[in-house]
Amino acid sequence: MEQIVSRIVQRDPEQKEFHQAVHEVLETVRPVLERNPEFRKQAVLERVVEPERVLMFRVPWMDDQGQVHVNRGFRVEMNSAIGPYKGGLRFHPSVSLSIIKFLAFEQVFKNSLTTLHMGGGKGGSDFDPKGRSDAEVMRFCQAFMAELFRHIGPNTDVPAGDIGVGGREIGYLFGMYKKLRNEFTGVLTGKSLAWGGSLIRPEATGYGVVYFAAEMLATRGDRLEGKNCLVSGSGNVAQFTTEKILEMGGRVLTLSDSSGYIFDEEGIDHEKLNHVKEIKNIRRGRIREYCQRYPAAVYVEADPDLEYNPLWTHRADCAFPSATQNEINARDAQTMVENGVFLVCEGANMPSAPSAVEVFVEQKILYGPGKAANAGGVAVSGLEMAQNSMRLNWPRAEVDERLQQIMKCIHKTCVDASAEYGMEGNYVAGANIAGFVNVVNAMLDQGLV
Ligand code: NDP
Ligand code: 2IT
Repeated sequence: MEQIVSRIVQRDPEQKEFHQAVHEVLETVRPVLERNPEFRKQAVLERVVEPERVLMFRVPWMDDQGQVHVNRGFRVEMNSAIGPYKGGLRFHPSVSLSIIKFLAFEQVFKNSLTTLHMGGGKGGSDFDPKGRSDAEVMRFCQAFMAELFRHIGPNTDVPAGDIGVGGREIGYLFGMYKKLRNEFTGVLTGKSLAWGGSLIRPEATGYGVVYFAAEMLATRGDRLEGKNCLVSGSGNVAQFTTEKILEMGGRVLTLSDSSGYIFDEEGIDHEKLNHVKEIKNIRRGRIREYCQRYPAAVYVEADPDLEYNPLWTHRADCAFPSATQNEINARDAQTMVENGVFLVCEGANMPSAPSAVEVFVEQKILYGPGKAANAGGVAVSGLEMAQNSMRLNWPRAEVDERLQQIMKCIHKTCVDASAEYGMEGNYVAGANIAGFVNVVNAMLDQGLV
């Protein structure tokens, strides 16, 4: 196992996030390999860490002033053992091959946990949509799809949203795909309801995270009602996580963006959340604007020189990191536990650094890792694909019911897999083992391809 990790480090020394994600999974599947000596001969680990295909391409586009820009586009098709590649697109200046490979790798096991037939992939670009007009975003999306379209399809690879890619971007991407292929198909998920989207898809990741948290609490005879919660981020996942926490009777004290965070001691209620949605989704503004309407709340500007994230220093019961990778370090994790946090449920992908995960696992708090806790988003994407294939739409209650069942099932799968390997209560081990076994068995069934 160490050999495999050192080999990927040697091959691609700059891909730090990818190494981090691989290391975490391989550490926890060690007992599976010990039980299945044939896995070694079949080189399953070597195969699982190598993408089936990596696409990198130039994306030239013109801004409103007539200036041409060149960004880099990516699609990593990681594993198709259990279904067509499936996973989001991220538009953010930090996007690199390392980030996309880590996300694609996580997606393989996440998708396997949903019980639906979806392989794993991820894509995106280092394009920064912030401050760009609708017309600029449209031209960028069209330029991106002008290359991506030849690699994807409803039975091949089905992208969706992630950071910086929401309903607006999916619309522009879909329009271009349809024009180039002359085909109206379910090639993307997260589409608008009027042209093939699914009810509950916008809400699904956040709602699913909270359903997962409720399942974890239930194992201790507890519930969300009355709990004080810290939420980071203020995008799609953070907004619907907050909405569902409120519906379940919890209180949300914080939200953030890359510029800083707000702390509202009185709690962010439904009306305040609607205001956040207006700031972020309609005005595309900053979270600091919250304090203009609600001056009792405090805004703290992000300070890149700080060695900790002050959002995580507030007293609370539960934490829902929903912004980005590595937003919680060991010091943050220690502070959280000391300040009463006994449940961490990850809306973001890999928000906790490995040293932070260690703190949560050692302290035996309820810790739901992203690939299990945030799988509701891609699960409902899978349901959107199913509805597209049937050319039917399910009602809201039906999709929500299916989402709840899937989150319950993922929770039980994690609990059972961790218990089977003598690691009761360790959701990291449970998620990695269950996701891994499923994918590897499918790979072995299909021979050396
Ligand atoms: P959005 O673009 O809607 O929101 C992202 C939020 O996180 C924004 O508030 C953004 O702030 C903040 N953020 C992004 N990058 C950074 C950064 N480097 N430092 C600090 N804050 C940052 O994305 P989503 O809500 O969709 O995604 C959030 C997380 O959830 C990601 O990790 C994503 O991979 C994960 N996820 C998303 C799913 C989905 O269905 N959308 C499914 C499963 C996981 P700002 O406004 O300043 O950019
Ligand atoms: O990280 C994720 O699971 C997503 N961004 C959603 C992927 C999808 O295909 O819906």
